[in-house]
Parts: sequence; C-alpha cells; structure tokens
Amino acid sequence: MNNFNNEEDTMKKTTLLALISAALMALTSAQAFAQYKDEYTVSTVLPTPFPWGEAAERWADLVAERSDGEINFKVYPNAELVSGNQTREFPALRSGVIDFAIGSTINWSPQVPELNLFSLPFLMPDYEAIDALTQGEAGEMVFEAVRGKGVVPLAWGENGFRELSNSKGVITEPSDLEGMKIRVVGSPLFEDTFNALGANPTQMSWADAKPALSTGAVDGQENPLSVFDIANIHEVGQTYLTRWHYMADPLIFAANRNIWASFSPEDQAMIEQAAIDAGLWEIEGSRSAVPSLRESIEGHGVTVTELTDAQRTAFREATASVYEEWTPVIGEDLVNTAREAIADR
Ligand code: X2X
Repeated sequence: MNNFNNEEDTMKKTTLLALISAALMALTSAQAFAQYKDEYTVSTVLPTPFPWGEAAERWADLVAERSDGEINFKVYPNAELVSGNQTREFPALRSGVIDFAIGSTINWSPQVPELNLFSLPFLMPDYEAIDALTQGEAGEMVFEAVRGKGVVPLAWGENGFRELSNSKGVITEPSDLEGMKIRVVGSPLFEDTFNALGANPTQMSWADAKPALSTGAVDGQENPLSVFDIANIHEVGQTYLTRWHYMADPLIFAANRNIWASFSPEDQAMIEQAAIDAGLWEIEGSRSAVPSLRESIEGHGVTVTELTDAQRTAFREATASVYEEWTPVIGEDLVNTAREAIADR
C-alpha cells in the first residue's frame, strides 16, 4: 500500500515537474521573443544621401540582416526626435527618449566636455591624426567619458574636416574674417574660436542655418564639403570656400544604457560589430569622396581656396587662446594623450 502510494506520488511529482518545466520553457521563449521592441529608434542629424545618414541606414541594414530580420532599427534623421534641436540629442539618448543614435562630437559636447577635444582648432592636421585619436588611447578615454555620462558608445564614424564658407570674399588670413557673422553649432568653444579670429559667431541649429544664410542674417558657416555640396549651400550665396581643415567632427554610434542592457551578450556583440562595420564603411566613403565633392562645388561657381602652411599657421596662432581656455575643461591628461598620439602617428 505504502509502496503503491509512493509510486503514485512519484508519478504525480514527475508529471507536475514536466508540466512546470514545459510552462517555464514556454514562458522563456515568449520572453525571448518579446524582448525585442517592434522598432528601435536611431537618431541622426543628417539624412541620406549625406554620409552620416548613409551610415545610419547601413547600420540598420546590417543589424536587420544579421538578426534575420528580428531587430528592427528605424532611422530618424534631422534630429526630429528632439524637434531639430541637435544639442538635445545626447540627453534624449541618455534618458531613453531615443534608443540609439549616431551623433557628432560637436552636438554632444555640451553634455560631455571631453568631446571638445576634436574641436580644438588645428589639433588634427590630417586623417591619420583623426585615426590616431579615435583608434588609440585618447579615443578610449573619450568613450569612457561618454560611458560616465550614462550612454554606451559603440563605434566611430566621421562627419569630416570642416571648411569655412562665406558670401563676402576670399578668406586667407584671420583679418579677412573681421566682423563677419558666422553660424556655428554646439559648444561655446566655437564662439571662442571665432571670437579669437575677430568674427561674430552665432550659435544655431542646422535646421536654422540655411534659412539664416539665405536671408543674409549670417555671412558664413563651417561644415564638411559633403554637407556643403549635398545641401546645396552654394544656392544661398555662399560663393567662397576656404579649405582650412581647422577641425573634424567624428561621429559616435551609441546606445541608451537600458536598451543596451535588454539585449543578450550575443546581440550586443552583433550590434556593436555592425556599428563598427558601418562606421568604417562610412569613413572610407566620406574621405574618398572629397576630390569629387571639391570639383562639384567648384562646378557650381564657388571659389575654393586652399591655404598654404604659413597661412594655416597664422590661423592657428590667432586661436591659441582657445587651448588655454578649453584644455582644463577637456582635461589636461586627455589633451596631452591626444597630442602625443598625433605626434607619433
Ligand atoms: O549642424 C551642423 O553643422 C552639422 C550638421 O554639421 C552637425 O550636426 C555638427
């Protein structure tokens, strides 16, 4: 009797266990399925066909492909998730209003002071210098700073060397900028740079820039050749362009911290690798497009001026005060690490 009861008990227990484990399995797979949102937002400032927008589309494509269509990134360009106010993108990414973003170091520098490193005038003379920073210890320090602000950095892209355009005349020396109204973006560092050159800088978003140029509210602006050409900035009276390469803004692919934590380690590795691949693809494409962009811009009747080394030195000397003021903000250690990496490149 006892034996029989025991056997029955055991059978009941086994059945119960099987039922529980089946229920658990169903729950786990339902959870695994439900862990993905229908759509993950990806914020950018520029849309396609700007390289920045292309980078975001590429990232979304790679993620879709490598997740067999399970992870859906949707790109929202023109900083539309923050009503066009591109310097609010980082806080929105941090707070979870945005899931992912590809942001310019300029636009995120109000919240992450270390990002002003790349805006120091004439710090990076060429592409090798940019790479020496982003691919080395300085880049890791910058990523650490981004992490410290609650956002997960994943990979680098590039907006490009920013060149100076205006509607008034050829600029080859600082005095040519005297009193000129120049649209700048993002960090107050830009106001210091243009004030040091005797210009009259005004901060405004990209959405407001072209209208301000067309009404003559401002005389000039600075942006990479790709932006100048694709946005047809020559159409708003910007017929002089000086290639002074005074700074370049890298792009950072990044994730909101909680969204990031919601992915498995395998998904995280896949999304990060997709960002790295999209970034490398975009950087290469941006750089190799420069000669044809220059041609296209000249073809629109814009006078393109290249600076001699001596002319560039005059601009560098005129903006030396920016280093004094901003090195303590960026961090002495980071600025020194960057300088050494550039010297050793
Ligand atoms: O606003 C700009 O100038 C742009 C588009 O280049 C950036 O977002 C930094």
